[in-house]
Amino acid sequence: MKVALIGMMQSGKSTLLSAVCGKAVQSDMIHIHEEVVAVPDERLDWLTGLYKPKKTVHGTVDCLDLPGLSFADQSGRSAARRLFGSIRTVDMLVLVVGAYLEGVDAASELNDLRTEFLLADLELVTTRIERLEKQVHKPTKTQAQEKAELALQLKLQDALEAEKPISSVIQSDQELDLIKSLGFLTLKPMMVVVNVSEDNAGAKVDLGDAVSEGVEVVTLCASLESELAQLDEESRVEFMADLGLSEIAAAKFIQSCYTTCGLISFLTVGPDEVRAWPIPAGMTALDAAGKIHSDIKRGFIRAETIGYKDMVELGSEKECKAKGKTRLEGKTYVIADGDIINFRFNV
Ligand SMILES: Nc1nc2c(ncn2[C@@H]2O[C@H](COP(=O)(O)OP(=O)(O)O)[C@@H](O)[C@H]2O)c(=O)[nH]1
Ligand SMILES: [Mg+2]
Repeated sequence: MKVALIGMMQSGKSTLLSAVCGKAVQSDMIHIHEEVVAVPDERLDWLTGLYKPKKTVHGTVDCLDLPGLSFADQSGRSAARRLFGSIRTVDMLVLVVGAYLEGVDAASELNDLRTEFLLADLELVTTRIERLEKQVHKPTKTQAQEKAELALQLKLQDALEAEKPISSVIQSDQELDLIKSLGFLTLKPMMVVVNVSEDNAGAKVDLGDAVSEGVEVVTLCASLESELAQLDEESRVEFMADLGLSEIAAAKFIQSCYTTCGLISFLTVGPDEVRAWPIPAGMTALDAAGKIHSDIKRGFIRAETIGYKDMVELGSEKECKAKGKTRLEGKTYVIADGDIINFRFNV
């Protein structure tokens, strides 16, 4: 899963990324910097304590740290447009607002960003319409599909001109299939990070209607979070208590990226490895087996499944089995987040 961190210069994107990966992030003003970040998971920590495995493998999120944007002049705008072009394949956008900076109005900055996304998508739609209008008259095998796409693109153009995101007009999977590969920015899931100053860590910032319903807003102080990430467990707990912070916001942020993209985890355990496997919510046991290995899918017999809560309550696989908490699930079972699974297979 890939996410793009987007925001104005100095908004704190690289600092936030340093906080989530626990090390300084090298970034510059021109290139996109990529960092694979492990998703913190208490369940893995607990299971690692239980199994003492040789290794523990976390789910990951691939973060793209974009150079800071500037819309002050034409060259800033074109640079932004080029950057937008290179993030069309990401799964979600994280908008970072530097609310800690003097003179930054978080709501209006978000509105500016949203306008730029709308304009970038409008440009893409327009180019696409021009292409399709020339194409549809030719009697080719794909003519029907091109006609359908053209009608849809015209609808998208209307929406964008009325400042509505593409996500608000797509109504069916068929429509989605027609335009999916174009990577429209206003079709992607979105999250907002409000980077507040040290004194305001934990405070809420009023964003008015700059954030659409359903978009998650995480408020944190990126520089503080990156300091927290440098500390050992004990000093961190102490430091957080001093500041009155109850959770590591950077950890919550990266977990939210995971869930906003519709991912859940199933877990595998053993003396060699305790591991979280990212899958889309709604996946069946058979497809989940295929995530581990195609042989396990091919020779699937059943999924021996223990809910994470049951495991914690009863303390061991053995106890779970004895108390009837080990379920034998078939191919069509829909995996729940935190299921601990042992696939039985035969090839
Ligand atoms: N005081 C304060 N400084 C911050 C905060 N977040 C970032 N900075 C500083 O602002 C500067 C720019 O941050 P950076 O993460 O590089 O911004 P980017 O351009 O969005 O990547 C750095 O010197 C950071 O240390 C914050 O929450 N509080
Ligand atoms: Mg940066």
